[in-house]
Parts: sequence; C-alpha cells; structure tokens
Amino acid sequence: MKILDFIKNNILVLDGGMGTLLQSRGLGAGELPERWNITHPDIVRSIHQSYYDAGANSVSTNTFGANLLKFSREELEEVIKAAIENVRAAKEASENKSEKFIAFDIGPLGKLLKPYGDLDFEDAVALFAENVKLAEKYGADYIFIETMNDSYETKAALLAAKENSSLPVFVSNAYGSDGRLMTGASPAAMIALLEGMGADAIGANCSLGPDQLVSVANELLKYASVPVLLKPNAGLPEIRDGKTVYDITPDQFAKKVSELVDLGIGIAGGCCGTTPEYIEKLSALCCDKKPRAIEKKNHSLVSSYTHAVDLNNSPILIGERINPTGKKLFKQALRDHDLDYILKEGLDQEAAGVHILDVNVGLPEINEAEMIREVVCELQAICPLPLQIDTSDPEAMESALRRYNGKAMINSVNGKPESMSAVFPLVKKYGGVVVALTLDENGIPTDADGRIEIAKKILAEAEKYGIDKKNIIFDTLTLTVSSDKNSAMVTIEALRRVKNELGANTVLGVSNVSFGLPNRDVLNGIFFTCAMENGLSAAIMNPYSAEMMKAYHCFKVLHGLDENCAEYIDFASNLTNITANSPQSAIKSEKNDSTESLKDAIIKGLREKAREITVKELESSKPLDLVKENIIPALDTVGKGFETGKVYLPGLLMSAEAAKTAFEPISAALSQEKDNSERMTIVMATVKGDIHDIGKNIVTLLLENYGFKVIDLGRDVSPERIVEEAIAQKAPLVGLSALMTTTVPAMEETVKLLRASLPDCKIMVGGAVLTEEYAKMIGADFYAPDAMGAVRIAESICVS
Ligand code: B1M
Repeated sequence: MKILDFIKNNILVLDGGMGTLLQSRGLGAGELPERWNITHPDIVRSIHQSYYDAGANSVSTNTFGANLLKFSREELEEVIKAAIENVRAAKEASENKSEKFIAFDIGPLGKLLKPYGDLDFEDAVALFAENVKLAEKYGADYIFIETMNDSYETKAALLAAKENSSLPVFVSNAYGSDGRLMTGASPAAMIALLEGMGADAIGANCSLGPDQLVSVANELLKYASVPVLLKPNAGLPEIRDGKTVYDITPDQFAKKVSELVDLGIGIAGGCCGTTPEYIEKLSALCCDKKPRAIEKKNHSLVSSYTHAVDLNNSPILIGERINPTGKKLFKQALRDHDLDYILKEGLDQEAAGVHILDVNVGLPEINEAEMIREVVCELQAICPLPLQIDTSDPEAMESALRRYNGKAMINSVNGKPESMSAVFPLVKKYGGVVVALTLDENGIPTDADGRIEIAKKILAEAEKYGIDKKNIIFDTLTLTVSSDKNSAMVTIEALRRVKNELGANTVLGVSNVSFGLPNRDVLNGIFFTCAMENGLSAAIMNPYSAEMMKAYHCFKVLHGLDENCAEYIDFASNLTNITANSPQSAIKSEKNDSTESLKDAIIKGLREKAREITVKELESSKPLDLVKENIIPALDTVGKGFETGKVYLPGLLMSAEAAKTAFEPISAALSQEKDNSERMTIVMATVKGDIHDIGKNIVTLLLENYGFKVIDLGRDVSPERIVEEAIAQKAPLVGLSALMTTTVPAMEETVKLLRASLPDCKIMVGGAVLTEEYAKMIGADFYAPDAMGAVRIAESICVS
C-alpha cells in the first residue's frame, strides 16, 4: 500500500528517538551517528526493528545529519544506501503484521541561510537535492523533513524534494515554547508556506513535550488541509546525576498524544527521550483509531517568515508604494541600484499600517528578474510583512517566488490563455494567492456579466492545475470614473457578484478611480468604503493617504471588526492634522524622518543607511559618542524587543549587521587618532559558547586607541586557547567578555584555568550580564562596565 493511501484510513504511528539509543549502544561523543549505518549496521537495524516491533508503521532512516557538508559525495551515497537498507532489513525481520513504511529522514544543515548566515539559498537546495535523489534511488517510501527551526531552510528542503523526486513529502518543524520557530514563523505561516508548495503532511516535532505542543497542534489543525503530524519529546529535559532525562513516562506520553489524535492529529510518534516502550504504548492506544477525514480549510493565507495574513477576515491593506510608475525618484533609485531607498519605502509603509507590501520594480532599462529577486531578499530580511510579487514577466515572477521566504501574493494572472499557462504552474509550484484580473484577449468587459464570465473561466482553468479557489483573488478592475461615468459601479457590481455568486475573494487597486480629478484622495476614500461594503477583501492602496486610512479604520469599527475600537483610537488620536489641506502629509511627514538617525537605521537593520549616516555624523561628532548615543541604545532596543517576543532572531541579526557596518567608519576614525606608543599587551576574547563580539570589539578598539597592543582571539574561545595565548604573550592583563547568563560559567572556568597557569596575570571581565559582584564571585580582578572603564583598568596596571 502507498503511504498516502494508508494515512487516509489509518493513524500512522511513527518511531521514536534514535540518538540516545545509539549513545546507549556505544556511540561516542563527536562521532557521526550516520556513519554507524556502515560501521554498526546490526545495532542500527536492531533499534529500527525494536520500533517496528513496538507497533510503529514507519521508521526513519538514520540520516538526520547526513549531507555533503559532513560527508564526501561517495561517502554520502554509501551512508544513505546503507541507511535505507538497514530500515528495510528491520522491516523484513519484524514480526509485527501491521503495514510498514520507510521514511527517509532529512534534518537541518546546521547553518543559517543568507543574509542571517553564510549559506546561499540555492546551495541549500542543492545540498538537500543530493539526499532526495539518493532516497528515491535506494527505495525510501517517502521523505520526512524534520526538526527544521527556520522557515527558509524548510522551504529549501521541500523545494529540493519536489524538484528531484516524486516521493511524498512530510514536513515537520521544531517550535519553541513561544509557539514559533527559532527564526519567528508561527504554525499558520508554516501551513501557508508548506501547503502552498505541496507538502503531503505537515507538523511539529522535538523541542517540547506533548503538553507544551498542544497549542501548536491546535493551530496546525485549524489551518491545515493536509494531515497533521506530531512527534513530541518525552516531556521536558532535566539533568539528573549529570544525565539528561525527560520528565514524562511512556504511559503519560501515550495518553496525551492519543488525546491529540482524537483532536485530529493523523500521524504520531516520538522524538528526543522516547524509546520503543513509548511507541508501544502509543501504538496500543492509537492503532485502532480512525483518522478524521481531512477537512479542506477555507483560509486564504499569504505569509512571511513570521506570520500569515488571512484574506478571509477583515479587509487587508496592500501598500502600493514600491512601484516606479509615475515616480521619478523611485525610477532613479532603481537605475542607481539604491536598494535602501526601496527598503525605506517598505518600512515606512509598514509603519503606516499596511499588512502586505506590493513589490513592483519593472523598468525597461533594468534586468527585472535580477532586481526583483534582490529587492525581495533584502526586504524580507528586514521587514516581517508578506510581499505581493507584482510583475507581468513570468521569469521575474519565478525568480522572486523562488527566493521568497513565505507564501506570496502574486500579481497577476488574467483570462488570456498565455497568461494562465505561464502563471498557474508557478502558483502551483511555489504556492501563492494569485490576483486574477477579469480581462482577457477581448479586453475588459464593460459590464459586470462579462467580468464574471472571465472569472469563471479563470477558476475553471486554475482547477486543472490543482489550484484552489481560496488561492485566487479577483480584481474586477478599477477604471477612471471621469472618462466613463458608469465604470465605478460596474466594478463594484462585479466585485459583489464575485464574492456572493462565486464565493471568491476580491482585490482592487482603488486609486485609479480618480484619475484626472482634483483632490483625488477624497474620491478614493469613498470608493474604497463603497468597495468594502460590497465585499472587498484587499485593497492595493496608498497608506499615506489620510482619507484611505480614515475609510479603513471607520469601516472596521462600524462593522465590529476592531475590538474595543483599539485600532481606531490609536489611529485617530495620532492623526492630529485630519483637516489640513494636505491630508497625505499628516501621515507621511511623521514617517519621513523615521530612518534619519543612526539609531533608527540600526534598529531597522538598514546596513547601507547605517554606514552612510555614520560617515556623515563623524564630520561633527566624536566616534565614541556615536557608539554611546546611537549604537548601544539601538542594540538595547532590539534586544528588549527580542526578549519580549516582538523581534525575532533574523531582526536581531540584521540589526547586529547594521551596527557592524556603522562600526567600520568609526573604527577607521578611531585608528587615525591612535596613540602608537605601545604600552602593554592585553589578550582579549569572548568566552566559549558566546558569539557576541560587538562590545568586545569596541573595547579592543578603544584600548588600541589608547596605545595598548591587543591580541584579540575573537569569540567563542575556549579557556585552553586563552591561557595558551596569555602564556605565549606573557600578557599582564587578559580581558574576557560574556553577554549571556549561560556563558558566565565558561568565563569562570577560564578565570580558574588562568589563575592556575598564570598566577600573576590580571583578569578583567565585562559584558552586559556581569556586575561588580559577579566579577568578584567568579574570581576576576576587575570588572569594567564599559570600554572606557576597560581603558582605565589597563592604565592602572600599566602604571603599577
Ligand atoms: Co544575542 N542575546 N543572542 N545576539 N543579543 C542578547 C545578549 C540578549 C540579552 C537578548 C535578549 O534576550 N534580551 C540574550 C541573552 C539573554 C541572557 O542570557 N541574559 C541573547 C540571546 C538569548 C541570544 C541567542 C541565544 C538567541 C538565539 O539564538 N535564540 C544567540 C546566542 C548565540 C550564542 O552566543 N551562542 C544570540 C545571537 C545574537 C546575534 C548573533 C543575533 C547578535 C550578536 C552579533 C555579534 O555580536 N556579532 C546578538 C545581539 C546583537 C544581541 C543584543 C541585542 C546586543 C548585544 C550588543 O552587541 N550590545 C543583546 C541584547 C542587549 O545586550 N541589549 C543580545 C552592544 C554592545 C556594545 O554592548 O556587548 O554589553 P555590550 O558591551 C559593552 C559593555 O558590556 C562592555 O563594554 C561594551 C561597550 O560599552 N563590555 C566589556 C563588553 N565586554 C567587555 C569586556 C571588557 C570590558 C567591558 O573587558 C574584557
């Protein structure tokens, strides 16, 4: 039986943990577990068989970390071939009579993708592709992508699976206790992305126990139209007698997971800490249950790397400003490749309250496919809003969709056969909600009937590609009312009928209605209200227009879509200038200044802008004042946002990058002032396990500026390496930095080792988590609260 047929009528019981079982059978620290497929096949097979014997219907190959970053091409093939053979042998040897499948396991590559890390998206796709091809070649039943904690890497893996094999693909992510992936995605965002790209089952594994995964499971079930899988840990980890153990028993585990099966989970197993005993209990409770019929959910989701936007709820605002049409400065920015100009336009619209950003960068004299890909990559690195890929060129559309970290809105397709045959395959492959213009080879019908007919034709054609109605949003086309007095009402009638008769969503670019008329915003605002009253799902609009925003917020309040009128109150109380002559300026003027300070540029992660402002500021400010007054407060703000769950890791990384670019001209300015009389050698390092080095670099720079020779060992440096260098340099002073509570023990360890090896060497410590008291407690000689404090300490040692 094929696995996809099996899961229609049966609960699929998966296996449990592998790593700890291998360790208990002798796998040493630092050994690659995947190599055991070749070196210890009997042990690997016996573990697999114990899971089949316990009642698992599916066992995963021991290939979690097998990839070309760790193995040569030849070795990889050997490992994968052996891994699949090991599961097959276990399957044949098991006397359990239930249906059995072989899952080919794919785990994360262990590297962050650009721009947060150094691995290119296409390189990640190529790495995963290698595994997928071998999985199919050696006979796995399906691909199981698991424990992914980054949406972009998950997309790379799924794309590789889809492009390189015909096997079914299940995808499972590791959610944290905040219910999100490490890089920020919510379960709804992952459903949007993965279902859009055709994953056959979607779920969660690892990181938490079944109790903590209940809300993730519920959210997955709420949005998914494919089977949902769950593979929790055996509860939460605890350290007992120096060993990691998990806090729930096999019975408790099985009971909880089987309750979740009753709620709709169709595929269940265990992850870290679970053993064949857990799976046996789980199988006993679940194997006779029948899965719930998969209900097709009607959520029209678009998503970014953090969240999903549902077009079925209240009206959605799509910012129209990233578009060169009629904008001289924007066109020039495109010709000059001035990406910061475009990014700022995105961030300003986000601040103005839009939910989605339209991205149109088409100019005849530029390479649109390259430019749109670049803009999409840069925008998604700093802005969490979903994007609408707006281009009529299918090559540009694909180039943007491929790199987009989420499920995009796609603008647009129309009723012409050549448009549908070019765009629908892209929607099917990459996922997306596509804007469908109700026009075709005969032009735009002048009446609503004609537009409805085209809409029906588009729906019928989309169905042939397997594209659901929920992933089509109809634009019934706003024409200029001053050139045809009936046009606005035809558009509205068509819109109402699309909504009511076809049950599909609708979108309009509202501003067209007022071309050629004075005070266009007034008319646009009323037209927008009229459209919303008739079922408009989303508007492509100018968020700096007070009239449009007034219409939107009033509509929401009056329709009971604004809980406690909170959004309205926030909007209206800030709109001090509603009656001024230029309503647009009331909103826009506030936003214009928003990235003019270095602090803001760093908070927003604008790297080039940060450098540019720094260079300018250095003409009138002291380098260290810029650090104190801008860089540190900016990083503090982002750090607080991160702590409170408002900023995710990518945002933190982009701000750190912006701080680094700001630091380059500061560093150059400081070295010009440098006092070259070298006074003393200091060995400096961020301690083991800690990769924060911005603060340490500032301290180093200032010490050098004051004439000290600093040997900077970098970050994540082991105690042994620090001691080795301190001995080699006969250093009278060692400086240690640590930014996390979890790395203070490494600092203490380093202090102890230094004391033992170099009793005369003084030790200075610093970093945000430390205090004077802490420094004493761990045995350091000095605590420096900041860079200047470090200089004073170094000077005091120099003198003595
Ligand atoms: Co992370 N990070 N981070 N981070 N990060 C913090 C430290 C955190 C407080 C944020 C938060 O949650 N609020 C938190 C630690 C929580 C805790 O333990 N209490 C945290 C976390 C949790 C993490 C990760 C675990 C996140 C994750 O992956 N889930 C991860 C850790 C990875 C690891 O280290 N193993 C992580 C990663 C990162 C980035 C890579 C994204 C980036 C670092 C980039 C880099 O350094 N190259 C980053 C950043 C930027 C921060 C914040 C926002 C800013 C740190 C900073 O550079 N501050 C930070 C929040 C915060 O501190 N507000 C945060 C500016 C810098 C100039 O100040 O380093 O304090 P500081 O240095 C000062 C003084 O302390 C002193 O002088 C400097 C200048 O005045 N000083 C010394 C420092 N060292 C000294 C040594 C001396 C003397 C003085 O003598 C030797």
